[in-house]
Amino acid sequence: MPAKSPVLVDLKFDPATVAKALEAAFADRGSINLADPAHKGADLSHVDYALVWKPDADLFERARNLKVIFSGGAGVDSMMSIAGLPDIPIVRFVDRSLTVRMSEWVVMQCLMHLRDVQGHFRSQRQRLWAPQHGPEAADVTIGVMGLGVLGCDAAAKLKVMGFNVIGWSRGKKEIDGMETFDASGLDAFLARTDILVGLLPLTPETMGIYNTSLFSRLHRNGPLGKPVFVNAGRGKSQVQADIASAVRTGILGGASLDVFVVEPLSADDPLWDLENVIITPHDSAVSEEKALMHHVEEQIARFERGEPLQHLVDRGRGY
Ligand code: NDP
Ligand code: OXD
Repeated sequence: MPAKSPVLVDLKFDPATVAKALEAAFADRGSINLADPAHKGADLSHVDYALVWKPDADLFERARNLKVIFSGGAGVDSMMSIAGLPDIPIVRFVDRSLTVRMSEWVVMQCLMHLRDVQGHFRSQRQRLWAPQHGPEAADVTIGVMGLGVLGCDAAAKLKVMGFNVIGWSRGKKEIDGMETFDASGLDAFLARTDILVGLLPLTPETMGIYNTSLFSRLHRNGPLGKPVFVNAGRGKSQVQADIASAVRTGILGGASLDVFVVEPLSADDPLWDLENVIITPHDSAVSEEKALMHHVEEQIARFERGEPLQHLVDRGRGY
C-alpha cells in the first residue's frame, strides 16, 4: 500500500498549542508543520491535504498538488483572496464547541445591552445605588444577519432567553418559530430590529455592509431607546468610522464588537473610549486545536472512502 500523504499545517495560531495538538493527530500519516523551521523551503509537492489559517502567500505554489484544503476557522475570507488558490474543495471548520462559544458570546452581549451592564459598572465605580427598570427580553427584537451554522444556533439560544428573534440571509430560510427575510427583505428586517447581530461571512457583497445608511434604518424609539449593533462576523463588513459616529450622534445606543477592519485594533482607535461600546479581541469563538485536527481527520477519512466532504465552501459565493 502506498504511504499516506502527510497533512501540511500552516496555522497562524499559538505555535506551542498547535505543536501539542499535532503530537496526537494524524497518527497514520503524520504532518508537516510549517511553523517548524526544519520545514523551511521543504519540497511540498507530494502533499495531498493542507490545514491552513492565514496561509503564507506562496503556500499553494509550493504545495502544488493538493487535493483538499481545510480552513482552520469557520471563515475562509483570508484564503479566498490569495492569488493562485487552487480550484479544489475547501472545507470550513464547523464544530460544536466553536458554535456553542459563539452563541455564549452573542447571548452575553445582548443581555449586557438589555440590562445596561455598562451603566451598572459606572454606578458601581461611583458607589451609586441606582436601580434600573428596563424592558424584558420579550420586548426586544433581535435581528440576526447571517442564518448559517452560527447565526441559527445563536438565534435559537436568544429565543430561549425570551427575546423576539428575526433573521436575514441571502436565501429565504424556513425556521420554526422565527420570522425570516431574504436579501430583498433587508429594509423590512432592519425596521423591526432593536439589536442587530452580525454573523455574516466576509465576501465582496458583505464588505462594508454595516454602515451609517444601514444603522439609520434600524428600529428607532424601541424598548432600548436606540438600536444596538453587535458584530462577530468579520471586521471588514463594518465601517468603523460610521460605528463611532453613529454611537456619538445617537443613531446607535451602543455596540459590541469582536472583529475589526485591522486586528489588533490600534491603541489610538476612538472606539476604545466610547461609552457603551464593548470590545473583545476576536475571541468570541476561537478554534480549539484538538477539535480542529479531529475534524480534519474525519473529513480525510470520508474523502478517502469516496464519501462527499462536508462543510464545503461555495467558491462562487465565497463562503
Ligand atoms: P455559514 O456559511 O454557515 O453562514 C453564513 C450565513 O450568511 C448564511 O445564512 C448566508 O446566507 C448568509 N450570507 C452570506 N452572504 C450573504 C449576503 N450577501 N446576503 C445575505 N446573507 C448572506 O457561516 P457560519 O455561520 O459558520 O459563520 C459565519 C461567519 O462568522 C464566518 O464566515 C466568520 O467570518 C465568522 N466567525 C467569526 C468568529 C469569531 O471568533 N469572531 C468565529 C467563527 C466564525 P444563505 O444561508 O442564504 O447562504
Ligand atoms: C473563524 C474565526 O472564522 O475564528 O473561525 O474568526
